[in-house]
Amino acid sequence: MIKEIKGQLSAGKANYAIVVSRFNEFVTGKLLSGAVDSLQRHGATDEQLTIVWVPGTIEITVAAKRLAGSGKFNAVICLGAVIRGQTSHYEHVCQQITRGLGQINYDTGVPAIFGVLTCDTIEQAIERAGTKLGNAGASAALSAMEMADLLGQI
Ligand code: INI
Repeated sequence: MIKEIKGQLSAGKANYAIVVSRFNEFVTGKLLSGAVDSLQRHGATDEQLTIVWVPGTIEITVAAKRLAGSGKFNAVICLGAVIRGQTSHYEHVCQQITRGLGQINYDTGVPAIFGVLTCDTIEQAIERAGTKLGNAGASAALSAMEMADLLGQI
């Protein structure tokens, strides 16, 4: 018989760190609320959750790496909002966070979940932070729970 392994959508007994950027806090605060709400509705208690604020998306990786390497967390949920401006800064921030989180996954084996919005306009970000297109923080929390459970089974 083929063995098939799937992660359950339950907080279980896992511990979750959430790293959230203060830059564009109007948006990231909504992503954080969505993530916490999703974790709690899937059974997480306050003791299982740790929230860490950083100045901007660029700083997410250094905090996420420390948390992932600490051995205390089963998943690290990373929340930020990068919104395109008039310069190339957007590209640099997007490149740094994408590479950085990928590296943390490889280096630590702890899932660093990409809950960072990369949008052309503030409207696109708002649509993904609890309005028309759902809440990317809540989706990131679902991925974190699924991966924490999955890795617990492998
Ligand atoms: N940080 C963000 O989280 N989102 C942005 O849109 C953004 N832009 O466009 O500048 C941004 N910049 C700040 C950056 O993340 C660092 O905090 C800053 O460069 C200091 O290292």
